[in-house]
Amino acid sequence: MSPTEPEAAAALRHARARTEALLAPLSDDELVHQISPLQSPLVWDLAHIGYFEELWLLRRATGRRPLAPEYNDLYDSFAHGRAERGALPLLTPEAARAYVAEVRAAVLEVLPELTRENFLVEMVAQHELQHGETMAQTLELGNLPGPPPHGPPDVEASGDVLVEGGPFALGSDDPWAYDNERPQHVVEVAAFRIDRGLVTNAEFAQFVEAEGAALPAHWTRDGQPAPSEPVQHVSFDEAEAYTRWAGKRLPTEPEWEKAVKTLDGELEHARGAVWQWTTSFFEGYPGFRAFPYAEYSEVFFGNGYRVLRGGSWMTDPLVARPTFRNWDLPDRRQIFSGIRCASDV
Ligand code: AVJ
Ligand code: FE
Repeated sequence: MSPTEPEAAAALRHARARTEALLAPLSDDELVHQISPLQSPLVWDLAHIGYFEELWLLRRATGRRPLAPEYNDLYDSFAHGRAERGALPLLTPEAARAYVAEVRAAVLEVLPELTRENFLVEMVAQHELQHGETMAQTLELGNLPGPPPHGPPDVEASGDVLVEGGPFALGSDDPWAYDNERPQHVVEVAAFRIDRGLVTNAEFAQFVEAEGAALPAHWTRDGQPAPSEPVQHVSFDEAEAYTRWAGKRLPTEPEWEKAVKTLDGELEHARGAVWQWTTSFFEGYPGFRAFPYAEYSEVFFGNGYRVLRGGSWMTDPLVARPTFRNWDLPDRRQIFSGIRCASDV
């Protein structure tokens, strides 16, 4: 990367390096296999990454013709559910690699024309990084090898801290922010307490023993929980049950963000260990406007999705912003989701 290379182009390059590292250890059979009905075949994610980049940076931003009209049906995420994608006439791994490389070469050529569309370039880079995390979930579900790291970092912190009541600015107006983080607006949050650390496997094991709760899925690859790692692959429902058993509760989304923005450094692994469930439903902030496309966020509003915050050990730092909002259904546990407890004062 040359020092004059725009930040957005560097982000594209960085995202591609991650995608390649994730997929490099896999055979063609592993790439085309429908590993789980919750996930796409990995080769679908790969071609979809290229399709999304072509759609936004070549077709929409610079008016290029589609490279292949049938990709609209194959690789648009709303055309077919994930469980059906293994049965589609998808590109082979070799053809998918050639397609994403062809798109990227064309994008690098037109990049100087895209300086006023910087948001779109950044969005495309983030999209690829997000699919990197989705692909890592698929690897975990299929017990397939991925690049290091192979799990979350150990965590230690104990105790909790007080977050003072009062207003704070929720959301972001930064150039990288998605529509669902905008507009930044002031909200009032009553005083509450939040745990400095994440719930560990050792702590969750006590809950499992006491309550006969189910073991988290894929606790570890060899079936032995590493006691000091944060528990992950717990659903919202399991996370909430744990907090009730522990005499605590999950934070709301504004509480989580306020704690991270105001207690700088006091929370351990606020970002980059496991996603943390909040009680908040995924909805638009007041004044929300879909941008640049309603299918990123808006179509999920009002459908019972819960928000997760913070980012996992597989989340790229570009994505793990303090304002970034992830979401999933309350019974899902394929994501790298864990628990940070809060409580009333
Ligand atoms: C933000 C992870 C919920 O996978 O549905 C990828 C990210 N959006 N392509 C998802 C996304 C379009 C999104 N999540
Ligand atoms: Fe996508």
